[in-house]
Amino acid sequence: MMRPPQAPSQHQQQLRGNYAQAADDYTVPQDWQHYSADEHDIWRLLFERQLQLAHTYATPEFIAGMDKLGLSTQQIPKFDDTNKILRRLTGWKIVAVPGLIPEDHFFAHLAQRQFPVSVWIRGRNELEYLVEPDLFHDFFGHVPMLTHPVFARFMQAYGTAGPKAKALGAVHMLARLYWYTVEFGLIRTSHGLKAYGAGILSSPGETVYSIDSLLPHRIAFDLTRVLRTEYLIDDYQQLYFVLDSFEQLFHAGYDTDFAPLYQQYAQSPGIAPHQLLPEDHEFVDARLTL
Ligand code: HBI
Ligand code: FE
Repeated sequence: MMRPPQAPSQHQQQLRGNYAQAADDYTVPQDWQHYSADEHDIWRLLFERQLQLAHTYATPEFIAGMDKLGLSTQQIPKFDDTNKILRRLTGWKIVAVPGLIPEDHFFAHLAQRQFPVSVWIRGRNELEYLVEPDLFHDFFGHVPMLTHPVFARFMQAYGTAGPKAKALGAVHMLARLYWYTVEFGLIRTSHGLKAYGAGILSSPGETVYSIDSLLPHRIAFDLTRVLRTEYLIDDYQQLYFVLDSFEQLFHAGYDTDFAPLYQQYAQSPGIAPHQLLPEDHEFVDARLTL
């Protein structure tokens, strides 16, 4: 029996997944035939609502990825079917896990081009908001971008970076990069700012807020700035970082030696999410940017 992972420090409640049957790498069978009709129904509800919003707010690469996956909106996807498509497109696969897994294992999966997807789905009483990742967040939010070759290469590089960050006592800095890109990233497109982050695109409220609200700051992506910036996990973001392109993200992650940045900043207090610096390039209105 596996011990469930230590919940991240900002988590107070117990993790909900069932870790009792997990293998050493925390994978479990998806056990698709055990989803109830009600769970398929919840999937359909979430999927239809979020796909509609994504057509307005998501970057075209996300929509293209969703199309390539060829999903039925009617039922929870079978991971084996998805994997046939992913393998052909980018060499990735998804693996089923009970929920959050320890970060060492999470990094190892990504480094092997495996994305861990939680098997449990939220209940009807929490359609709007969850702190822990469930099937809908992991699948709808993350899997479409894994069809994009450049983004997929970044994800693998991120996994590879994990042990190095750990050795230098800087996993908290590396996790900020994931948070502000993979989870809550925005990107400039010829149609204005769009979302690609899974935390945004799996949340109806934050999808609209991230682009349309005048409350959060949106600043140009800068690797060092991201690695230094703290984040909150239990509310809409006060700050988003905006990419010019996925190549920019890949080069930041792959071509940069993070070690000097870790050495310089790992012991320092982070920058608060609401704090702007003089050198930040802010996008004042997401819809009037270009
Ligand atoms: N486990 N299933 C799952 N999903 C995540 O996104 C995840 C995780 N474990 C650790 C983790 N994320 C973060 O600590 C990493 O970004 C560092
Ligand atoms: Fe996520």
